[in-house]
Amino acid sequence: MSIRSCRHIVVLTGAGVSAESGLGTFRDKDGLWTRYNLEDVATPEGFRRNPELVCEFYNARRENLRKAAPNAAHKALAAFEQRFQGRFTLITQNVDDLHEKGGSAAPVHMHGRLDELRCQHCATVYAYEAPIAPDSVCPACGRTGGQRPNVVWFGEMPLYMDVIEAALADCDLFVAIGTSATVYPAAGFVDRVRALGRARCVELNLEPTAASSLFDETRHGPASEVVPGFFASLMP
Ligand code: BJW
Repeated sequence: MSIRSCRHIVVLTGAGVSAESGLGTFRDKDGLWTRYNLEDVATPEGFRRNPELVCEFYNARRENLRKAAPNAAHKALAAFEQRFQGRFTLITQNVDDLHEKGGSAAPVHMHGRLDELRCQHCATVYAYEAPIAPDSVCPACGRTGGQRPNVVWFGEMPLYMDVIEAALADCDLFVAIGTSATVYPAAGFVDRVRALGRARCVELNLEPTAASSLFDETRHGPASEVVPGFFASLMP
């Protein structure tokens, strides 16, 4: 497709884009869900049952993230965004900050952020660096306990859905990168875009996914190779 005729590009990223930065994916061999039961660590019920375990799970991932650096895929997306003359919306399911560190302007974190906490008493969201503890104190309301990672668990509503729905309805190119297309609503975005019939849909992933047949084009390989390659091919 000619980039000149493209007004609005929407990119959706998943854990695969950060895999080569050393952050584990969820469903691959050795993924996080092979070592943890997702009901225990990624649901509100799990947090109520055992907040210590959930804090431990997220503290380990927060520590890993501090050591991680953006890879060639994050950087290629940011470089493309800077050169592209049209609108560019980057939606990420990832809770890491590697798109920001790679130079992306304003990724939409639909599943929240690992480096923030949210107070369950007053709903204040705040940046937090120290290890999370179930009995920590909210800096806004001063209440103890109920300080949780600002991430979206199963059964909770993802964030910024109004912004996302509008972008999906408006785009002429939709690119899904490094996501297994198993978790909704993100897994259904390609259907939303296809239903409108005006955008080209491209999947960039290490291997085929359950959704591959829904895309007009698929490219397989590590994100650090296929993402720079694909976005370079768009530029004249
Ligand atoms: C590489 C690579 C490399 C590797 N290069 N590629 C039945 C039917 C339909 C829906 C439901 C259902 N039952 C329940 C639901 C809803 C539920 C859901 O989808 N469940 C499914 C499991 C069935 N969804 C929810 O509950 C969501 N909320 C919701 O639906 O609210 C209602 C609603 C209604 C209407 C509108 C909107 C909403 C909330 C989901 C929250 C997900 N939370 C998590 C944890 C976040 C915090 C944290 O990180 O701890 O989000 S779960 C986890 O999965 C995380 C991820 O963002 C998400 C997606 O994973 P992702 O990114 O796709 O990773 P992987 O590991 O699955 O895939 C990695 C891919 O990369 C693979 O394909 C590899 O091949 C590839 N790869 N290395 C390129 N180097």
